[in-house]
Amino acid sequence: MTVKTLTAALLTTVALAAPAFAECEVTLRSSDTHPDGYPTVEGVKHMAAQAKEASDGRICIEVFPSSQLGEEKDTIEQTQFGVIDMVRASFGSFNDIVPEAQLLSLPYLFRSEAHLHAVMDGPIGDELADAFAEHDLIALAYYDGGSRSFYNNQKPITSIEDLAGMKFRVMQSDVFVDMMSALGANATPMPYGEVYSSIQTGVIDGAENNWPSYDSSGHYEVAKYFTLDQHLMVPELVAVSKTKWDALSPEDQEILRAAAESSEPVQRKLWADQEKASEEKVLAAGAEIVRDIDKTPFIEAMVPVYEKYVTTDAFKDLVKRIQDTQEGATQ
Ligand code: BDP
Repeated sequence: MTVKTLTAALLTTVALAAPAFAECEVTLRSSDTHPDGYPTVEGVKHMAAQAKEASDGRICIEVFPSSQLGEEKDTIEQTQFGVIDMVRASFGSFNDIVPEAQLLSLPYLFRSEAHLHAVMDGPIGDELADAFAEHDLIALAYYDGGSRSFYNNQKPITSIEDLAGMKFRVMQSDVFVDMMSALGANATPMPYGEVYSSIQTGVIDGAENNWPSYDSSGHYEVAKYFTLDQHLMVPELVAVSKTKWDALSPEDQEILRAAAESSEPVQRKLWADQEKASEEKVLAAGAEIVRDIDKTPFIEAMVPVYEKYVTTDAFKDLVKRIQDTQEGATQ
């Protein structure tokens, strides 16, 4: 067989083996700060598979994990401007852009994951999507991000007093800086990707995050004292650039919406499993966990933070409706 006929034969085999999919007509590049395998990355990959199938291969979502397209805040801005098509990020990283997002970053706002689900799956979730749309971001899915707690490399934190004067990295938003001051500690806002080395070199004493991030970022290797104070429960968002969205046909928009919606329960399940797996992993690796901490002083310390951010009547109403939403409430 000549090289030419061999190539022809191979091409025929490939053509026969390939699914009956057309070429990608629409390609969306999607950014995530987390590595492959992390529940948010896998959630968007599920969305990609669904969209591909429903469009007979025309719609392709390419997921770029591990901050390959940049740190979270930068990728959000790029998504607003249509440089990147999609982003998966914590609500906390949208705070400077979408004022309503900031309210969802208030400490101890959500009582439980069930409470957060009831809020995000109901009419408030739709209102928030409208708020994002005003800033050129089409909110397609809300994912779980668990609750965030403090960890550091100095000592076990067993009370609010232990935080005094310590330096913690927070996400880059004023509400988190004010949260830390209200707790008597110092906040250093910085991108996620800089935290590991900053703890290592002593620039900060620690940071705060959920079990899966504490694990996958390797922060547990450099900050072994973890206190389960659960001060924040911040939802995560999958958003598409409005520029990209407006260029799609209504049919393709519908395919993407449905695919995103179908990825929510998948991500929630992956999240619950990963929380357990990460907790076990960091424990086995020597992390020391303080579990039985009295949260009341932490919650009480947040009054000035609420006063500073819950200012307008509309904001007060939104926060009240969130607080009044019952666990298990449906849309
Ligand atoms: C993780 C969020 C991620 C944030 C990160 C952070 O999933 O979106 O970038 O925290 O602390 O839990 O910056």
